[in-house]
Amino acid sequence: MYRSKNQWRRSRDGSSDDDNLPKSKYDNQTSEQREEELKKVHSGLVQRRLFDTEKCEEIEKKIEEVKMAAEKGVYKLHTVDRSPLRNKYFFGEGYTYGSQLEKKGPGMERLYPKGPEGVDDIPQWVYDLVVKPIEEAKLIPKGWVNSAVINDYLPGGCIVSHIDPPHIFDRPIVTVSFFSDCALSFGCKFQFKPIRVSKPVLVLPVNRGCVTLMSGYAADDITHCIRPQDVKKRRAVVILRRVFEDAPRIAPTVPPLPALIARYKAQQNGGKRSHSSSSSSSSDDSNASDSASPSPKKQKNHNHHHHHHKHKRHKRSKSGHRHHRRSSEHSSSSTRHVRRHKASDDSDASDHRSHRSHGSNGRKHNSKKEVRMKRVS
Ligand SMILES: O=C(O)CCC(=O)C(=O)O
Repeated sequence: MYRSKNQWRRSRDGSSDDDNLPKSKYDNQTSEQREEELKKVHSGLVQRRLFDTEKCEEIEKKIEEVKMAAEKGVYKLHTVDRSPLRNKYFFGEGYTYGSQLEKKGPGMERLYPKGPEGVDDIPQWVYDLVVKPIEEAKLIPKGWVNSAVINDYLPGGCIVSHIDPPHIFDRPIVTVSFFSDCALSFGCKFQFKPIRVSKPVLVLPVNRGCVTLMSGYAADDITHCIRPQDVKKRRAVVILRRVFEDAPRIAPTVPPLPALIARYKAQQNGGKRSHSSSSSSSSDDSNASDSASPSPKKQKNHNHHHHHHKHKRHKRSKSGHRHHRRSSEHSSSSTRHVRRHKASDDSDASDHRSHRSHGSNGRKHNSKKEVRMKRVS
């Protein structure tokens, strides 16, 4: 479907399809080495089919509502990341590739500020319908999720090879698939114009209603991607993750609303001290709304009400989970950076592009890429 005319011509000349694919570092491995690689990837993967057709339909309706709400423009700017064949909706936390920052590259991803410059809260239905069954199956600790991203793919849509930034996200990375069956590929190298993907180390089916958990080697030491040829029908994924409390965050440029109100009231009083402004509580900042159906006029409640503030940092165990530990303990940040750079160094050049696909500053690049994909599909 996404083959260029030249590729078809070469196929008719008798050469195999594989000859036209980009080569990855894994293509040079012996069959024993590849087998070993495969074992390591599998060691960091857990899959369960937790959602039956009825549950899937219920959740898919909610995903559709999110799509409609985004089209109406009710979400904050950074909640929605549109591209022709794949839209992303960030809830709880959103992050950017740091192209506006002084230093660019892997490891430079930053969370958006909390509040108006950030993203919408995680909708209640995500907790009730998606997170809760995974917690009840004891696949993740209760109250662990503080970030939920919905990717909505059209046929031919993709996500280029990447590693979820380890200085931002705890492990495991949890994904739940909806609408149609698809595949998650590991260890691919992407080439563009036309888009081509090297032979994967592993093509893992991610079927409708299926939960996939990535940790250890599968999350940190090999890239994953969604190849365009594996998205045959509309497909959505809900990505549930935990952002570290000390993950780097962009400072807000807008003062918090109570500060603005206080400043305004002070100005109204001609610079005199205002007794009425001594309390920062106002009806404006006490509205909690479901982000799937908020009134655009309503001022949102930005103090994140999720359980994660109560939770202590997790320390990684063999299973890939972290044990609870005090957030005042300081150790993992630099270690995580080292791991990150190791992973990036080991991976293909396309990884660097891929990190852009996760942030607003990369969205321009991303949109261009996906425009290109549309042309060849
Ligand atoms: O679509 C998927 O299953 C994976 C998506 C993904 O890896 C991502 O958005 O970071």
